[in-house]
Amino acid sequence: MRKALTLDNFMDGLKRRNPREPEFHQAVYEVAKSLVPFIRKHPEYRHAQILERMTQPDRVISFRVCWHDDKANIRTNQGFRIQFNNAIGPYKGGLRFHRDLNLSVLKFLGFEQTFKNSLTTLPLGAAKGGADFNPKGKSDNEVMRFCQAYMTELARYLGPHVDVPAGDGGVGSREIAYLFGQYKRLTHQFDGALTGKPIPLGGSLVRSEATGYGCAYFMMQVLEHRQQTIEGKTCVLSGAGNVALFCAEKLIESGARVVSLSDTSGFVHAADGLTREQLREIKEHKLQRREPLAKLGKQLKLKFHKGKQPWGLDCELAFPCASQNEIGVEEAKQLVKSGCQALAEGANMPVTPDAYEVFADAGVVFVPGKAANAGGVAVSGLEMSQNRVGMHWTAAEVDQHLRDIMAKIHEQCLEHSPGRSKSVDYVRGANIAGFIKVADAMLAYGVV
Ligand code: NDP
Ligand code: 2IT
Repeated sequence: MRKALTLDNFMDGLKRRNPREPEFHQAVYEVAKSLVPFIRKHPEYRHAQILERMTQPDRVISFRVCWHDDKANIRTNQGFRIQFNNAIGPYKGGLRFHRDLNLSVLKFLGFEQTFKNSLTTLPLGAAKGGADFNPKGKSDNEVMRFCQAYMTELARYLGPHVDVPAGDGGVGSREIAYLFGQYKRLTHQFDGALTGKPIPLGGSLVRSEATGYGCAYFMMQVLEHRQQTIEGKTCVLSGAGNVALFCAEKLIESGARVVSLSDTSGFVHAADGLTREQLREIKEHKLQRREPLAKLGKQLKLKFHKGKQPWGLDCELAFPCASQNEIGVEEAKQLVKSGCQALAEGANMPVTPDAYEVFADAGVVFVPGKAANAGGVAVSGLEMSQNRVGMHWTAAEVDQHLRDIMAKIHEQCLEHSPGRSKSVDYVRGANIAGFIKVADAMLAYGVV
């Protein structure tokens, strides 16, 4: 006799099968909270064990990566690729290089990617990968040698119709170019097996900007639904990487006031809002020179708060764009006290489940990352399409597709939120909408 499907029973089983993986447990819990009641009303999903199957990756690939540093020392790292689910398209998702990367983090990211990629409306399966390689302080040559060694093993698992990685934290267009160079050398193929490529290598215009722009577009949809606009809104942002910088750029361009950016050294505070010129300098400093904000604050005549997070600043909108679990209960309370009315997750899972409850109790609109930050992988999907047909679309064309996709994601969230009133439940809407497409595909395949 099978046990009744309850959230507790399901989570107990998941934890037993995946011990010591707290981030993975957390990501599944956030989704299962919406899905268990939904699946109870849909016995076909229960009968086919869809949720159990969806929480088990298709395969976990783990390998040794050996390379030489600039002093000719031999270095060894752990490389990973988790191919999570390819029910609706080739495996797709980013690579992260971070000192503390581990299987729990990658499984949470790969699992979330399943729902996010489904929401984009594009034919994209889900994967995540990377290495416990710390890119900080490494020379270009060291990064190149690491990327080549990493790809030497990974290439055998990739292909434009098989698995298509892109960037994530610590992996930008420099790394993707090195990775693609090695892929091309090994496979003798010039194809779309990686996205986020520089433009001359077959990349798409607007891919670098897409996650941040998409997040800003989603917030505009949220506000429009509440008969408001973004103009004049005070926004607090964390992060100063790919997602945060382009989210800030679009917000400023749309008339909002961006009062903070942050990195692991602390945060800069621009009480009147960052100017375009200040943002340009920060972008150059962070993306080209790869230096901490601490070194720039004074030069830009901005206040710099060493080792602190920006959540105590007065704001109407919040965009956490740095890393997982950066907003716990204390930070959430600070944000509520500071006047925050809506939050969109630019990063993946930056808000803990307890902090989410603080926002829910205070009536703060909450948009989960799988909806808010889907613009990046969506434009990766568009890069794959362009690579297949051998064409480049203009920036305006890609940007219009991105806006349309973010609007479609918003529409799907409304469709599956209880009631289409002002107080939309974006978490439930995104989880259920993302689930249905993948679940129906899995049902159609039978038991595979
Ligand atoms: P980057 O590596 O480009 O930037 C990350 C930024 O966040 C850096 O400024 C980094 O600081 C800061 N940061 C990271 N961890 C912390 C921390 N613990 N405390 C304070 N600051 C921190 O990564 P991305 O911008 O690409 O990614 C950010 C988030 O967005 C991740 O969760 C990623 O998974 C998610 N995401 C990324 C997408 C993409 O297309 N790149 C798509 C969708 C989601 P420092 O520079 O000092 O290291
Ligand atoms: O978390 C994400 O969606 C990404 N890092 C982007 C993945 C991609 O394949 O573009």
